[in-house]
Amino acid sequence: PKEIFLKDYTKPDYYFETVDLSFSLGEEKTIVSSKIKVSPRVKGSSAALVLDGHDLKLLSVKVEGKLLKDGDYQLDSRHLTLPSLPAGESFVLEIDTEIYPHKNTSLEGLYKSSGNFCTQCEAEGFRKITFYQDRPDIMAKYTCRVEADKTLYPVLLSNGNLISQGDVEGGRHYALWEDPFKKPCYLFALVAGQLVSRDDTFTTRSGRQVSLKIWTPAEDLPKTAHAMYSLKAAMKWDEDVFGLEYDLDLFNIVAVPDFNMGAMENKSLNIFNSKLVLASPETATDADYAAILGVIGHEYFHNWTGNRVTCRDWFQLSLKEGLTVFRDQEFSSDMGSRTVKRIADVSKLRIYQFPQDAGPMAHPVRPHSYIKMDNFYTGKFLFTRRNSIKTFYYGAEVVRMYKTLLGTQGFRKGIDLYFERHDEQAVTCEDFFAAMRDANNADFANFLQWYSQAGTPVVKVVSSYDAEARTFSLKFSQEIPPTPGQPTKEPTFIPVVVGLLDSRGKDITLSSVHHDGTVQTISSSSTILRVTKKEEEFVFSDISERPVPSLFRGFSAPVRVETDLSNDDLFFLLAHDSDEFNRWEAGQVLARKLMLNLVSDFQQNKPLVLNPKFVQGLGSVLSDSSLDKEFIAKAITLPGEGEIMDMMAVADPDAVHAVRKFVRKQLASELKAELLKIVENNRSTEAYVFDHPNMASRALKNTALAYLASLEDPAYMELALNEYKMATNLTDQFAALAALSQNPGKTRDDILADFYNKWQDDYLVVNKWFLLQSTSDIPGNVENVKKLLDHPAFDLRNPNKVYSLIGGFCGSPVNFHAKDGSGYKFLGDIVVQLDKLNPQVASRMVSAFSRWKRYDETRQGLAKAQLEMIMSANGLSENVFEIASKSLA
Ligand code: B3K
Ligand code: ZN
Repeated sequence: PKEIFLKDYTKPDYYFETVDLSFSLGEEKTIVSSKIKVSPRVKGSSAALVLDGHDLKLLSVKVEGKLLKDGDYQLDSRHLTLPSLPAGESFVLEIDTEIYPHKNTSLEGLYKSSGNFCTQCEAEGFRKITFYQDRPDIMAKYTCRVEADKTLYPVLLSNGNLISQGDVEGGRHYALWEDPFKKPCYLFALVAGQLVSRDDTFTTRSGRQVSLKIWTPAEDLPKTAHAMYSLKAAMKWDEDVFGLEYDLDLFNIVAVPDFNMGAMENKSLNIFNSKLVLASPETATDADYAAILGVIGHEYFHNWTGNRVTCRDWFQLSLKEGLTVFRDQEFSSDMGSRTVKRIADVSKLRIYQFPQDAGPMAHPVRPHSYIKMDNFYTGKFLFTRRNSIKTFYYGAEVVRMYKTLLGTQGFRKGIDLYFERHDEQAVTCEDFFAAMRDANNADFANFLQWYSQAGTPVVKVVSSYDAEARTFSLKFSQEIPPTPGQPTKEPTFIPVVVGLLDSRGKDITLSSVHHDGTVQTISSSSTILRVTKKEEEFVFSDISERPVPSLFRGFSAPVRVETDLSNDDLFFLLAHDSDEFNRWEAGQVLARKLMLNLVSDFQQNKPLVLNPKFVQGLGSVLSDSSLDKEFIAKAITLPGEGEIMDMMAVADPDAVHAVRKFVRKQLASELKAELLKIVENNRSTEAYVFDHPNMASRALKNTALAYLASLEDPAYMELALNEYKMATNLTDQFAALAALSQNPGKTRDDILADFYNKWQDDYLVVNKWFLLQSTSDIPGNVENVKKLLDHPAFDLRNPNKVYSLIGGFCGSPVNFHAKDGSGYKFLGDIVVQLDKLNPQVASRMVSAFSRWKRYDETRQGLAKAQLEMIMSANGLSENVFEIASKSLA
């Protein structure tokens, strides 16, 4: 396999101006005809034109209407090369190919999902449709004619506006679409099938009437109301916050059950994994409703950040993804609770990104090289291991830092300039940086390092108070650990938002801070320290008592922080910080410290004892009625096992699991009276409403219920069983099911069977049922999961099912890392099987092995053996090869 490097980027020799595509869809084969107006970048150039193509049967090539003969072009398994072309002139290129969508299990290019045709082209899937320069800096205007059997495929969709449609002989019909905006081929889309639509309209602020359609199979249509609500909310929000209006008269969303990712932002024809469209109170949880809102928003926001302005090359992926994730995060924050959203996003970063950044797959926000671009996509919308969320989530943190530094208005000025400069262009991360800088005359120092250095910076903070001088100083030092190919790193620009708490827990009004001999006058309760050097000190003056510093408020930079704060300081912050995010953070830091200590006690066979102050601290959060309920739910949730393992020299899944279970039970037992009160006071018999107050009550109640059920006390099992039976929505019902199924036994088996019987006809609910069982920590769970592979509802070709059952299993440390190697062997075998069907999904699964060196020698040997077995498999895909070989390196 060939590695591709950012430094080797060159402009294309030829541009494509217009592309007219014609599809004749059939059951056995599909004929794709393309007619492209090609022009050389440099007039008079005699360069060959190299087109990408994969799994295509070439039928014919014509240049200026003249059929080329065998010797006039070269064809290999990945390219079609045209060496002699009309010297330096524009010309018309026509190519006919034959493809076989019904055999396409990779779900990339044109394929079939539940009998309907659909496409997925990002990143490099268009080459599986026709020969093309499959790179995002080729932007052209498209038309697309789709022809198919009228009975089997009554609905024919593509990008842009519908120009004409009609019947064709042989029971067939056609539709002709025209997209007025230039676009790269990865945004091309086609859908043909038996679908119905929920219709609505949106009037933009300049008065454009946009027709909105969400397409699904007829039986699913009732479940599209929330998606439509989300779309309209997103359209309005983008106008209000960014002044960005939709630019066509039609916006289509299609939901399909077989999809590798969450969704795709194809111009005016978004295609979605049905998991992220379909919802009803009975079949979707609050988390699903929230995910739908966020992802519908995300794909819609791409219309400007990604589609109107796109990426020059795939190394710039974060240009569109970091920015668009940032936008969807802000949208969700504005629609719900900002603090809770921030906590959820930061947790995700810690659970998935930080460990990756410390392992063999570490890469910068803008990677320097890749073998298979797909490996840089996140499973953002999935609930399983990510190959990389660096470009998406960490990239969003980089965008957030611009906003922190520039403020809301300054950030908006930067965005405005970005669109003014780059509309309908394919650009780079530097172009975005330059727009932010130039619009604000900003000094961004070494900020660009965020794009090019891999790894998560570690920032150490030491504080000191001088009573006599009435000064308080914060000394920062930063270091980025070495990553593959980057042994040494440069300091980067870290914005640190800081507040100082007085002894009553109130924010001290800050007047000035001294730094490098200069004095910055400040006037608010928080200030931004610009840390740009390896070591740097900031001195606050006029501070009358020793304060407790609240550092990195709102997680102002995506770094690991080590401070000299004492446990008392942390308890104080947990109780008083005016920055709610940092209250949560203080609780998490305490929990991590405490759990790490217990892990070492466990390893030394010492008895485990939980610090009573910790119980008190969480107890007072629990009963603080002034706090948001969802915040409380987050605050009493312990850091995940992965987070704790990530902090250990040698990860010990058994010890971490035992300790987390111990702490949970201990908390539940000490706080059971309060927890019970919470369950009782937050029950609702009213109809389901998706809004923050209702979701917050449910979240708190269900978190409390899970704690209580962990006690294995029959009274609480009974309570959970009742909650299960009384539930009026899936959020409550599934939470009760999950609470009950923590404990092995008959109740668990019965209730799981009951749930399946109830929901067996709803594949999305059944996937949750798979996930609940696959992630279970009950001993020896690998055997259950193996059995479920043969369950009639399971299908290895459907990504959602794979993510639920196999991805879920790998996300449960204690069983995946079972010391007998059974978990590793299970995954190894599946990866080899899966790779033959769907390399993208297989490569996501294999990444569960990537941090094998973090474990003890026995586990290392077992995991390595599986990786080697995978590497020796016949016909291994580039996707899996890249992850497996980098993991072994
Ligand atoms: N841009 C798509 C990613 C699809 C990648 C497929 N390999 C989803 C999104 O981020 O909006
Ligand atoms: Zn995206």
